[in-house]
Amino acid sequence: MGNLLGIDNLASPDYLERGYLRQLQLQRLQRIIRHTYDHVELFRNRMKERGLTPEDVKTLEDLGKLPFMKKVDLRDNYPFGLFAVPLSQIVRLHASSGTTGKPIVVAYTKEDIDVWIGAVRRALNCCGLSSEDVIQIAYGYGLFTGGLGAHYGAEALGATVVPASGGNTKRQVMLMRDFGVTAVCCTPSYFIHMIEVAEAEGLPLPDQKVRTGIFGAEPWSEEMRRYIEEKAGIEAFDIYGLSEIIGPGVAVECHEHNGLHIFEDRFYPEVIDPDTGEVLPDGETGELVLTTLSKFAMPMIRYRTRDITKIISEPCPCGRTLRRIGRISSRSDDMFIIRGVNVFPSQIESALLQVVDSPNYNIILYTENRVDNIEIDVEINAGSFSDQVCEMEQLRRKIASAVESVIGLRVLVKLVGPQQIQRSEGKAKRVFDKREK
Ligand code: DLL
Repeated sequence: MGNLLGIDNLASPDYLERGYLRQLQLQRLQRIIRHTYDHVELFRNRMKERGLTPEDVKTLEDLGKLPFMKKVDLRDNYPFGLFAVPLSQIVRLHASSGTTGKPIVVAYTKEDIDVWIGAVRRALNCCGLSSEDVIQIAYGYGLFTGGLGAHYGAEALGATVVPASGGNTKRQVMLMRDFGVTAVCCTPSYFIHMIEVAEAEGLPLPDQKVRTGIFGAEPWSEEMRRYIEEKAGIEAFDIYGLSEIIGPGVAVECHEHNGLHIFEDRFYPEVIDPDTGEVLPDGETGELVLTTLSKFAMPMIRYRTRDITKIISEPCPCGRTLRRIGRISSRSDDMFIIRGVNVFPSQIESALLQVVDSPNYNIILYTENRVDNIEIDVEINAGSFSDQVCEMEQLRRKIASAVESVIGLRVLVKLVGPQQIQRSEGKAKRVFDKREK
């Protein structure tokens, strides 16, 4: 596909001068739009409906005129309808289970896999990891992109990789100690489980060599980061990605922990008003829309992620010229509406963890006398448990009022004993909607 501006082989394009980066983005954008137009019928038809051709994209801003792609397009074209190259050029398939019906399928050419490996390598490097590290990958291996995506990026970094996958937590903790693991990649909720199991096994994480955690694949709050860092004695980094765009490695934090650098030379970000579709200026919060600049098997042009964030364009002290996205605390489809009030689970998590160190909780939505309500079950660890009924009642009230003051609705808080909340080995499920429809 040619070596645009001669930089495809650069060790790290994280520090390109912005004008140069924009030129590179435009060249790659024009190339991928032409490729998609020529090979993906759905995209070509939508362009034609709007009277557009690839030649109409003369600047990066022109991207804003193009049609969006959505998850439903992947479902409607299941399994191979959006592929832009013949199957003979596709070397890997992944799939995301989703919540309903058929999974969505994503595909990679050999070159796409190399782009992905490069993005994850850069992401791990951004978190301070190098060939000196022993990295345990505890994201699930298989159709989920987390395991294999992190794996090959870590190998490309030259690190020693422990491909543990998810589950069998006692063994994970044993390997961590025996192999002198220095960094762990998994979901934040699974790491919380590891912290507990390590403690129970007499191998507390602060006594081990683990210093870095690279956590993503689900929303997690600043309060959860503080909890993890304190309990495990590590530095926790947020990594973001999604199967449709490539997998993990779309964006990642640096040591500043002030937003996630997006690998803009590969994934072009826009933030839109989710209701009108209008592109918002940097700094304004809306839905993240991503365009793959260098993915040929299944290019995504203006893919609506449903993830809510903003673009941060102020320079970062780390020196990377890549803009950042704000931490993704919610997806538009995670939001629930109770009695007309919009509530994000992340708001409840933050409020809860400000009162008590209890990272294990469930949110249950239920109907009583035709009124919808929120119940929050909070697991209290043995240390915080008190025999005094009034102390427990006080704690319960404190949690309820912290949450109520954030979401503006009354909630029912129930304290439950140790191990009463199901632990997660992958993406946590914390919201259970039992409302009468
Ligand atoms: O979760 C890819 C991934 C694997 C990312 C490992 C990071 C680490 P999907 O299963 O397709 O892909 O889910 C993508 O997960 O649209 C977000 O809603 C959510 N998500 C991913 N990373 C984060 C994060 C992988 N750091 C969906 N913070 C995305 C919040 C995240 N949400």
